[in-house]
Amino acid sequence: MKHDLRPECASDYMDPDALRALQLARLQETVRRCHERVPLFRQRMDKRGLAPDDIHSLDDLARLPFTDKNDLRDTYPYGLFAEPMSNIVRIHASSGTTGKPIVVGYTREDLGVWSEVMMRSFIMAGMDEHDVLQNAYGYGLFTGGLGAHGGSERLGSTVIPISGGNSERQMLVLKDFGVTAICCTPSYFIHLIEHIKETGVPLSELKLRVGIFGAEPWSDAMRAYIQREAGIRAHDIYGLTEIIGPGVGIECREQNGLHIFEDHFLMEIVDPDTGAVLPDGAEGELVITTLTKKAFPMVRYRTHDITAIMPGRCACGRTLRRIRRIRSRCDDMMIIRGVNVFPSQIEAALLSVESTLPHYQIILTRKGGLDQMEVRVEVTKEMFGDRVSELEAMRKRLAHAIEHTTGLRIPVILAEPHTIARSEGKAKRVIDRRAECAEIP
Ligand code: DLL
Repeated sequence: MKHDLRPECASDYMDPDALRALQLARLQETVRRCHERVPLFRQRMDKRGLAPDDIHSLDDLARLPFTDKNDLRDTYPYGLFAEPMSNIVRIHASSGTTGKPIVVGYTREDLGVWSEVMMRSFIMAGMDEHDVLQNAYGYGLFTGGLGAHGGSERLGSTVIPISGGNSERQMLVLKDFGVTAICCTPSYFIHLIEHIKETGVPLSELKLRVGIFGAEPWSDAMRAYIQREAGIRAHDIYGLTEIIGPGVGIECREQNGLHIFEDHFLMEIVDPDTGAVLPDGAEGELVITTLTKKAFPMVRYRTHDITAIMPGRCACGRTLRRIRRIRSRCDDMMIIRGVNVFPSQIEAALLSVESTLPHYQIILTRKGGLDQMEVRVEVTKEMFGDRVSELEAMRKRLAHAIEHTTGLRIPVILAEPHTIARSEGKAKRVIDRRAECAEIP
């Protein structure tokens, strides 16, 4: 069956007016449920003098209060649940940057929604029931492993629940089990590519043809590297624990923006400072309202992820609107000598120079009250064996590439292969040592 004709994916092609009508009905129902069952939400609605019946159109969404990560912390662990525990069949959590984790719950019906959006994600990436999926996202409290697992089973592809880590075993499975599709973080996949190359198995001998990578930002340059080195198509998948996990949106075969499953998730782009809703095409913070979640509905959740809604229809024919790939979060911006810099800009600059590996770290320190940045980047084995003058020329090329992208002169340090820590999950690109640099007066 042609992927785009599958009945399970009919909502991908819904008439836009019918989709808006469905969204409004589901929004009204969600607001009603939250008002009835979530005290924090009710208090905030009351404070604004708003009742569930005041939501007459999708434009009324802007009248509703935002929800933020702090609200989840303040009501830890179950304060925002809209169902009694007897109806909760699964808990997931994400380790926040500070202190307590973010805890979310799912009813059986919610798990059905999740496996549906993950199944549709896999189909959008060109998979079907003949595929064998190596699921190298971590299983456990992290949503990646079990989220992809449910989607694959619903699709009917064969899932190998290998979880993250143990690169030797990953390679064995990749080689011997007829794996055609893989999912993991992009940083873990480049680690695997490196491992495979070192063991001398030609990547062309593998059956692997598609990768579904997400859970962290990765640049177009990183995609080009992955596709070239592994000879596969690499799709970007997006999601977050608070909303459902992976499966909020994914790139189709056009690889030109991520389609959001708008029948389940209502998106807005707002100004991160003022909260004002921005028009399509404008860059800002993504805010998501869930439309079908029962246990953990979210109204206007501030994701902190920076993107824009792409105007126009995708060439693939789907009517689901797209967002641009997420390059950064509002909270990962660094200010160096008054210039805003995102880690993704550094990555793109480094990867534009040949003979470097996509393993790098950004080290932040503080001197004289000002933030300082230094970049460590690994070079290939061949390059490292070269003469000192050539290494110096390479260092200058990298520094120049960064200056070209950011306008800043940043010290670059070349590192030997394998000296920068590899991750099994999300990569830690920024090492923040600013607190250790507190100056003694
Ligand atoms: O990372 C869920 C997920 C699992 C997504 C597997 C995709 C694949 P959290 O751990 O809660 O959930 O982290 C969510 O990760 O707000 C973004 O900042 C970032 N993120 C997730 N996907 C992408 C992506 C999972 N494709 C946070 N590109 C989000 C850029 C991403 N950033």
